[in-house]
Amino acid sequence: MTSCFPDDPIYRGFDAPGRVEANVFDLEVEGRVPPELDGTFFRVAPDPQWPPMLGHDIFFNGDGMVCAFRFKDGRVDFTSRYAQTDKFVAERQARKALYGAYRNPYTDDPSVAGSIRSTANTNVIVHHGLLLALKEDSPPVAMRPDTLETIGNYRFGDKMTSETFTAHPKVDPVSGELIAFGYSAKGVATSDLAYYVIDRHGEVVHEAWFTAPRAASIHDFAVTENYVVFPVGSLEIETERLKAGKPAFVWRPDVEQIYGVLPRRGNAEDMRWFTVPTNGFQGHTINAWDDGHKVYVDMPMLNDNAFWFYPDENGHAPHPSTLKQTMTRWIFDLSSNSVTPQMDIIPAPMGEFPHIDERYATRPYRHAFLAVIDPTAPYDFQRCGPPSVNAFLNGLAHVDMTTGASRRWLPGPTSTVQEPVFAPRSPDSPEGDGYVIALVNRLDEMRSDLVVLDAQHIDEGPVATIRLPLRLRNGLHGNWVPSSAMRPPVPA
Ligand code: V55
Ligand code: FE
Repeated sequence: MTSCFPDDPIYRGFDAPGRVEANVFDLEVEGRVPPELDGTFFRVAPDPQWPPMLGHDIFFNGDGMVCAFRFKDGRVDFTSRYAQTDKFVAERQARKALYGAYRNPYTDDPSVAGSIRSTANTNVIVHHGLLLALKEDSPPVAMRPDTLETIGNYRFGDKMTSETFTAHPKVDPVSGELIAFGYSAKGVATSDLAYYVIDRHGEVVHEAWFTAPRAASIHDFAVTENYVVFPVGSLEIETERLKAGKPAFVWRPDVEQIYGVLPRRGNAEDMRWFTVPTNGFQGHTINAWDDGHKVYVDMPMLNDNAFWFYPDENGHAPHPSTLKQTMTRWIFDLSSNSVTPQMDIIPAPMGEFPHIDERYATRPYRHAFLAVIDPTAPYDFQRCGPPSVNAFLNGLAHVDMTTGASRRWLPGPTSTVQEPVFAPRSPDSPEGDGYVIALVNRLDEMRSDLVVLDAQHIDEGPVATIRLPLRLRNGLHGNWVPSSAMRPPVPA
């Protein structure tokens, strides 16, 4: 490289680009890794391969670096590999960035016009033997779960016609179905919504198309045994703004919240749109379930726009520290004519990046695991420098969603955490009985640890700290995949 990354907080300190593809065999372990943990923790982080073509960028636009931590017999092996997206391959050949601004093809080098722009940087799941690296503006990128080799863009045997696929699909733990959608499904800034049910073998068994009430970001959604819920956000995307080189999304402070509720095998005429008169910023879905008449959706909600890099039309965005969070349970009553859901509040701590015991996904559940932010906890500014602008999460919590009661663990004033995942103790252990696994950023050492905590005794601290000899910059989402789900991949 004949240049450097710009001096921008998104690339500074612990969040400096990593760019390292590594294999570390048998990581150092402090404590004891429970031998019953037999599986892989996959996670992905945006990690730009090249300095931004336009001189600046947002965290969400970095190339997807996929990591795998393989647990077996109390030992852990580590591998990291870039997802070899079309973008990654073209830019590697050119030895520079060819793709411009996030979600803005009008800024790209003409040599890549019309290509799939995925960075594959938001989530990694395993389904029907494939590792799918996901970015909500593109189809999945398939990889081999065993080697992290990239297979390529993946459309479920070309049955998926949507141009986009969410980074937050859900798996029904009973049927094994993968339930997913794409927004901007007919191209950037379109209001088309596509919906898919994919069976456990990777076959598309249901497809439906909708027109969303506005062309806005739909980052996550909710799935129950019988319904799906689409939260239509207040961040809009418009072609004219993209052509003018403005940020991809604009926050609309005065619009109502919109939620579309659809039977799981429903079509356009079955969608029911609910509205909430006051605006809000929807967080990640924790879980959802239904009792036949009512649909319950749990998610943290913020009172204002969390994405300071997508300001409103006047360029205004609140400082993230001023946002107020409410752990919300939306209740959609399908037996009533009301178009407004009931809003219940769960007195849970402030947090995000939720995970549950996935065996209870789409069904009634009790246990949730969050990365939390305690603004009152000490932070060692002297040794760690300014807090990351990309992510600042300083604790892990176990929340009883029936009461809001929680237990938490804070890693201390020189550490922050990344998204926790849950691994059951055994296939038939009770809900929430198992382990929480999360990356800890050792900001003073510029190094990462992977911690394992007893999920029901998270406040007792790690039972194992797995030491990495390298730094893994703040990432997004990942999943625990038991070895039993890791069958050989099918050819794409
Ligand atoms: C989000 C993250 C993204 C993205 C769109 O957290 C939304 C929300 C990492 O990329 O492209
Ligand atoms: Fe997300």
